[in-house]
Amino acid sequence: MPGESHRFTTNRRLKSNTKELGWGGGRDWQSDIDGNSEIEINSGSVFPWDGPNIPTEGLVSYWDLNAGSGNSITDIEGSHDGSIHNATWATDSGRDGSVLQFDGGNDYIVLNGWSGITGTHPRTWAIWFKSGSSRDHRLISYGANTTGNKYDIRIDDANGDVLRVENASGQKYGSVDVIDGQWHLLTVVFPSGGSAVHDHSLYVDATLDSNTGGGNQSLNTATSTNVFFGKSHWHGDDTKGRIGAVYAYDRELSQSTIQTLYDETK
Ligand SMILES: [Ca+2]
Ligand SMILES: [Ca+2]
Repeated sequence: MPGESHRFTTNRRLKSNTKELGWGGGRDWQSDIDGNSEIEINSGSVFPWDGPNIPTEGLVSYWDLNAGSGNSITDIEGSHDGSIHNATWATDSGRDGSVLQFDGGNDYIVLNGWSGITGTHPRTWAIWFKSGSSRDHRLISYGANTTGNKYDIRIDDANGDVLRVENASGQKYGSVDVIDGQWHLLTVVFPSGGSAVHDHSLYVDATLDSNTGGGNQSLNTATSTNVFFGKSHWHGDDTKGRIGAVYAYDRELSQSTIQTLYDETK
């Protein structure tokens, strides 16, 4: 746009550790230029977007965990930054950028001032995780520990190191062993119109794990606690492994959209 002047509004905000705003590249911005706040672009902050083109519809927050240092994590999409407690930065040959290492004993992140996607609202949580340690790995936790009101995403050791979501007195778990020392994108989807924990879909590396383990329970996630990564508010079995990135959507992602997320971020 040299020599030209343009004004437009956008509700899109993309930032990284070194750049303020991505523009153009392979990204379809047409649907993004429809928002609320006016911004001005100058030559110092325009560059071709070269990051992953992850699905953005309904994207509330994502944390690429690529800072590599410091005591906080930055929400690339929204404003839900987090504080790191004891987890340590690492690099990993299986992931671009940095990751966070959790040692299984009180290493966690708290998203200060955010109680997550709650009630019966549709949602999708996706997390890049790697571990070779069989245990219950409490990955994401919020809500309240009363029937139907909890929202804990974890690994279920007793049922074969499988992905599991539970809401206090209800749970759903898969059948694919994900604790094999390899990176996996673990995705938990609660659909629009869903009412109970068995309405979730669980995906491992964008493939549906159709097992329905556990007992059903109607779901109504409480707003009582801030979101934790790496431990539960109520249980032991803190995460022991590496988290590469986390994504939160306030809608149901389809298999094909999860496939895009996987392909863009693997
Ligand atoms: Ca520790
Ligand atoms: Ca990362």
